[in-house]
Amino acid sequence: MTKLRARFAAGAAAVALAGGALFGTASPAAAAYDGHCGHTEFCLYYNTNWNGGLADFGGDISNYSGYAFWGTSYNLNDNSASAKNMSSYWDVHLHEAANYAGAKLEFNPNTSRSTLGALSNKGSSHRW
Ligand SMILES: [Ca+2]
Repeated sequence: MTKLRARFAAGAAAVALAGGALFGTASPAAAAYDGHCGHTEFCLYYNTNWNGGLADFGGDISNYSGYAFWGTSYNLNDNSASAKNMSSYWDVHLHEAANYAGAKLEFNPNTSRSTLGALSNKGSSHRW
């Protein structure tokens, strides 16, 4: 019963997405946080070299507390070790503290970092 419901919900979401694309209103955020690092997203990984759990976002996140790597119970806050900016147009900044405060690391468009240097396991927010 639960599985059947989930399948129906996914089908409805797909229809909604297709409708949005048809009218040019689909937002990049629509496909975010689905465990797939898609075009236009900022993707954080639990391990270096883009391994382990993944958290994928299409918009700003002011506080990683409360987010887990997709499909896991590992909290995203102070836990990411590599990341990718999949946007072709926008810079994104990873910040050490919540609310885009503290030290920051810039990702230019289409930039991946296999390690996060001083921000390794310290990222708490990001903003485009
Ligand atoms: Ca995604």
